[in-house]
Amino acid sequence: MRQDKQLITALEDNSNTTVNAKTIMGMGEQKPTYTLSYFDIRGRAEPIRMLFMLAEVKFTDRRVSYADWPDMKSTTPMGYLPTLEVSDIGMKNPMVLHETHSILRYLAREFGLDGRTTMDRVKADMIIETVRGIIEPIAEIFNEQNEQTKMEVLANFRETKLPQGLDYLTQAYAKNGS
Ligand SMILES: N[C@@H](CCC(=O)N[C@@H](CS)C(=O)NCC(=O)O)C(=O)O
Repeated sequence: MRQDKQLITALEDNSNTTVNAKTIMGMGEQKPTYTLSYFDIRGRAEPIRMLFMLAEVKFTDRRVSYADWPDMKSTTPMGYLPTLEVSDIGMKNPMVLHETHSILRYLAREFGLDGRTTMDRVKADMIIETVRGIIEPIAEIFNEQNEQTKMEVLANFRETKLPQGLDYLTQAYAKNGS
């Protein structure tokens, strides 16, 4: 818990306080605003979009066209998407986050959806990393220029990595119920 939140709670609990505590702190009811930028596909951004939906938090779902991407690329921190712009109170400029899984973990923590215990958190983390193990080879196959190598990587993915990952996720779902 941040100290300023404790102070606000303490101030609000004080029946002698005549001025709203949040007004004193200059914070009003303002919440952070979020802009998620990604291409107009599900891809890496879809779990982030789902997290916003689950938490019922509004965000701007900015869909970048492939035509606009070459000009935009150099303006992003790492030259790829997704990025998440967070404008929080007291920030001069928005903070631009990158890395799908860092964004997911950050939002899960912000929205209180990252589990109550460290064991819950490591279970969620294992699922994230298993999904990563499925997504990364898909990107590799997609980007491979050599047709023969592409077919070999695809075959290995279909026969080993994909069924292994999906089995794990199915069992985890059955065990946890969500
Ligand atoms: N490590 C990054 C990888 C992001 C990434 O590879 N994004 C791809 C789309 S899925 C991209 O922006 N490609 C366009 C480019 O590299 O120019 C993450 O996990 O977010």
